This record gives sequence, structure tokens and C-alpha cells, in this order.
Amino acid sequence: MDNQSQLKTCYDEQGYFVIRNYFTSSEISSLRQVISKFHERWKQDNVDFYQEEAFNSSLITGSQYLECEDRVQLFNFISSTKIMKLVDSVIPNNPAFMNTQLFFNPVNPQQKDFWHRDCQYDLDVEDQKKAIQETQVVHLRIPLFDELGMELVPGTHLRWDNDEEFNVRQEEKGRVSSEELSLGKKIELAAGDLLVFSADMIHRGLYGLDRLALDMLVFDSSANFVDYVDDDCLPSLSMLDKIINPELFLTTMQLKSQ
Ligand SMILES: O=C(O)CCC(=O)C(=O)O
Repeated sequence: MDNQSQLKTCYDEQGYFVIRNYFTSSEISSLRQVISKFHERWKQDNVDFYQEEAFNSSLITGSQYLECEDRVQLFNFISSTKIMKLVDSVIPNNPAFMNTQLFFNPVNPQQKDFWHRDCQYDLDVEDQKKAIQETQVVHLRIPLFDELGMELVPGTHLRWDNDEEFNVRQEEKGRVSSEELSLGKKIELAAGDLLVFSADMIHRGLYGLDRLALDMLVFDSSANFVDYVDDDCLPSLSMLDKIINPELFLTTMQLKSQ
């Protein structure tokens, strides 16, 4: 079995895989420069939200905080051969770009990390059960500093919750979403590592250290996720010329125009 199919098998069975030291320190340091610029500007513009409750921002490739050149750098990183090799291994047919998010520590040290499936915010319980039988969004997490990482419940991209998982994640029967789960697996991450995981598996980000992690989200274009894509996060036509492998974005643009 080649490396690509091993990764696919791992992803299909467990819902995730991690590759240590996937990025060089110079790749991470150029990414850190652009992302830090975004983060500082975003914080200035969202003072109350940041101080009170935020633990992430999104639309990093959008035009609100970054200039054209920085956005092109990000687009080229996201669609680089190195990343597309992994995207193609989990979504072999026409993967499409969805969005980016940036995860950081909440200002309030009392704010606790919490278990969830991404689909639980849009769907009721019956529809969540269906969602995990269907195509799921894939997250690629790229930590810019060493961090405590993520905690995942392996295999939950394919199966429904046991009672403990359900009560904790949904905060039922007096349980809260920050409690420990018996089957949780902590995956510490260092700058340069890459974690690929299914958005609909049970997971939580672990707050602590100097975490600042870029997540890119991609989906299988045969699934119905295009309404989640914000036009402003996509490259403009003039930027497309400066993107070496624009297919990931072109696929989304094509879906949007249908
Ligand atoms: O890192 C976090 O705080 C949460 C991450 C997460 O839930 C996600 O990437 O979907």
C-alpha cells in the first residue's frame, strides 16, 4: 500500500491522521507573518468579542484584513502541491475550498474547551445522525506554534455517540461539554505538524500554550456545502493568474456559478 492510500485508510477508519514535521520552519515562518498580521487587525476590530468570548476567527483569505499580496500568498499555500497531495488523498474527486479559520486561546482563562461535532450547530439530533452517514467536511489544522492540540474521539465520524458522549457534547442530564470523555484521544501538535480530521467527528481544541492554528476546510464537490462559502474568501479573477494550482478554488467557483 502506498503512503497516500495508507493515509486514506487511516482517515476513513479513524476520522483523522497526523503528519509530524510536514512543513519546514521557513514555510511556517512565512505563514506566521501573514496570519499574525490578520490576527492583530482582527483583534483591533473585534475588541469586545475578543475580550469576552472569542476563541476563533474565520474568513482569513477574505479582503477585510489582508492586502492582495498576502491573500495570494495564503491562496498559494492552501493550494500548494504539498497540501493538495493530502487533500486529494482524502477527497480523490474534485475537492473544493470552503473556508479558513484561526484558533487561539480565549482571553478569559476560565473559558473551557468543549466537545462538539461541527454539524450540531446547524442540525437537530435526527439530522446530525444522518449527517454522519453522509459526506463530511475535512479540516486541515496547521499549528503555527507548539500547542496542546486537539482531542478527538476516533471513529465517531462513522458512528453515533454513546450515552456519555451525547450527554456531555449536548450538555444533557447535568453534564457539561468541557468534561473528560473516556474515549478521547489527545493529539499534541507542534509547529510544522499537520492534522487532518473530519469536522463531524466528536472533537475539541485544547486551550493552552501560545496556540494560533490555521484550519483550512475543504469538501467533496458532490456534497451540498457550497452555500457555506463566502465569495469574498475566494480569489478574485486577477488573483487567479498568480495562483500556481488554482483548481481547489476554481472548483468552488464553478459550484457557485451553477
Ligand atoms: O480549536 C478549537 O478551539 C476548536 C477546533 C474545532 O472545533 C474545529 O476545528 O472544528
